[in-house]
Amino acid sequence: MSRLTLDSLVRSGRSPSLDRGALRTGVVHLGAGAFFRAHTAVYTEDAMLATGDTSWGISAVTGRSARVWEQMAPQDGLFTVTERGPGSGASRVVSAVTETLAGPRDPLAVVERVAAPGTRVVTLTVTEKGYRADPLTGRLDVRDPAVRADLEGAPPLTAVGRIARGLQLRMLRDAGPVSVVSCDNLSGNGDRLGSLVADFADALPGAEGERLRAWTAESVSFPDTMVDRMVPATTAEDLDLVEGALGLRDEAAVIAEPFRQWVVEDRFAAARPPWERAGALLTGDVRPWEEAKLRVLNAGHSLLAYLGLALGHRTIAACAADPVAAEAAHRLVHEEALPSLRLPDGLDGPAYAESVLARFANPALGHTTAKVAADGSQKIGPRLLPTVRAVLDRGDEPRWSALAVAAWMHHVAAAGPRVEDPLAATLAGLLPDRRRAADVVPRLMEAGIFPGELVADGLFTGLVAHWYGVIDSADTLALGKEIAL
Ligand code: CS2
Repeated sequence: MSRLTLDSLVRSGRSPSLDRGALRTGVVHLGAGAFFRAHTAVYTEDAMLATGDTSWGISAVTGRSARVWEQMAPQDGLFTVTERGPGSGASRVVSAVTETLAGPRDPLAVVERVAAPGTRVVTLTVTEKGYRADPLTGRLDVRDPAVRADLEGAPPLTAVGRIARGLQLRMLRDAGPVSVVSCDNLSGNGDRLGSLVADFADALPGAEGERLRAWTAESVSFPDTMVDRMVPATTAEDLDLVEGALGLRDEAAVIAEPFRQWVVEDRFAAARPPWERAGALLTGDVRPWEEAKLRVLNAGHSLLAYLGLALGHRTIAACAADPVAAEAAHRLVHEEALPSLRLPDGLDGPAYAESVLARFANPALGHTTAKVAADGSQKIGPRLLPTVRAVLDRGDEPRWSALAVAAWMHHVAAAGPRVEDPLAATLAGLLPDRRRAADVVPRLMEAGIFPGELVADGLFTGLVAHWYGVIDSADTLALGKEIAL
């Protein structure tokens, strides 16, 4: 079976939806994983299709492993997106990527692209851990060896290093203003990225850092965004199914739920793709959208994943079909998350929460608990702790957010050094020999994820220890009873 490429597509009687001869590169994307392909790339392609403006082709930079480059580069950047679940449309071939750069192998080319005069927007999906920030302070972790190497002038490999070095070259070349758009699940992702780049500049020696900082403040904007689409890891079986339907082999195929949403702060330093023509909402205030999504969807997702793993479920849909886990997620989002939010104008909170819970239940998606459970040390903070604080502040018990934290701790204790997390070694090092609640909970409270005031809050830590004990007893009946109380 031939591989998906421009030639093979045309030979099979189809053509790319965009006129590839007219396509120019206007966007550099860092982190060309599955989420980018199913979300950001689709919006950008749709914006070009809706307007006929083909100046927003994407230079796609792959993350740490060479695998994504091997998938995309031999296919002329083409890939398919296949929707699964109620209302799904036909598979589509996305043709918005003009080149694929191997991030780890070609760091200087990445810096060049960020500095190219034609680049007016840099977008990023590098996941929470890709920012290399201290989970507690949100500041750049300058002790991280990769960050240090970038600061010392090595060809940059971290996302913040690539951006800062690209901006520096842009400044030297006078290549004009640019906007850098974080599309990851962090609260205040734009401002956060802006301050990480400023931290990088501050850590450079003397005048070099000052110049970069001043130029960035003047010529670069970091809009906030809320991104939403559930995108599982593509499996070997998915690849075969796509091949059967397409008649070509697509190694870069992605699977996604039909739903997608993008809310973008309209604060751009230079021109931008007309994403509103592709269904994105461009607005002055993204925060309420971002917080609602993080505290309802992402928090609910994490709770289902960690509790689901303790209950032996492989997929999120299986968790959503389990009355005990589903009830816990329902109560977390309705009783704790929603009341803690300042909802965006026009968003009906309970209806939003129900729509999210229904999306979790999509049995066709195959989103695994293991994938959502990964990198918990980076996810607990933005997803759950603001809700814990808000519930405590109003004088209530954060029962359900404490349950999610306890389920995460249980997962960490069960996985030990095999836990998939950038802080795996730290977490494993903290684990005591005895794995009872009284031993584990106080130790993991010291992982550098929980702020001092929560570690010192007896109500919160007591609830976490209580739930940890219930989960650890492996008594599903008792867990179900507690959750129904
Ligand atoms: C998930 C998210 O893996 C995870 O942690 O919660 O990737 C989630 O699927 C997306 O944010 C949905 O928009």
